[in-house]
Amino acid sequence: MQTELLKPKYKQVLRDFYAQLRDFYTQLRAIRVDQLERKWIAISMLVIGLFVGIITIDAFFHGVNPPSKVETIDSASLHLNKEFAEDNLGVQVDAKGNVIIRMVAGRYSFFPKHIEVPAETPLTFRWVSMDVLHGVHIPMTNMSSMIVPGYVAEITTTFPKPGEYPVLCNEYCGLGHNHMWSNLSVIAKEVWSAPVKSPAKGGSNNE
Ligand SMILES: [Cu+2]
Repeated sequence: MQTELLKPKYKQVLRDFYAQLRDFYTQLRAIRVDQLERKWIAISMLVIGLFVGIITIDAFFHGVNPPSKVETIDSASLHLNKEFAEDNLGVQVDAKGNVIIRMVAGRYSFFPKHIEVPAETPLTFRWVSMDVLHGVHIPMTNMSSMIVPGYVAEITTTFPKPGEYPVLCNEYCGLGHNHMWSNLSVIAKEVWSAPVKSPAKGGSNNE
């Protein structure tokens, strides 16, 4: 009974809305827009469309997603987790020759404290947090990501030039946040050699 009464009301609302839309369009058409301005509006729309298209194709066809919130992990038992156990952290080269770096962020450091990676080589970084939300930022490179507890943040990047880089936390994680950092040495490709067994124990950074 009630729905029967509401139906004409909805129809009226829709009709009003349509009328307003039509008015708005007529008003819009009446505005004099310069020919040049029209061109720029069209170019802007094209650029926006192009970007939305690229993002859509990358997301759905190439599987390009934000670095975090893709793979889950239990942050409370990282030490029991084979991949992120203390002995397994740091730089490793897998069977296919890919360089993989596993790092744990915890209040207030990144573990291991110091790593050495080759320049001009694709590096896959896998970051996890053992406690709260952290971030990782390596200035003057494109390495920047949140490290959300419960998720693995995986980023593949290449450092073009050898040098010393600080690894900084860029998400406020507590009172010691501003002391949370570690070192990354990018070494010339020819000089770098893969660690035989991950020497990283988190602490010593002397050669
Ligand atoms: Cu922090």
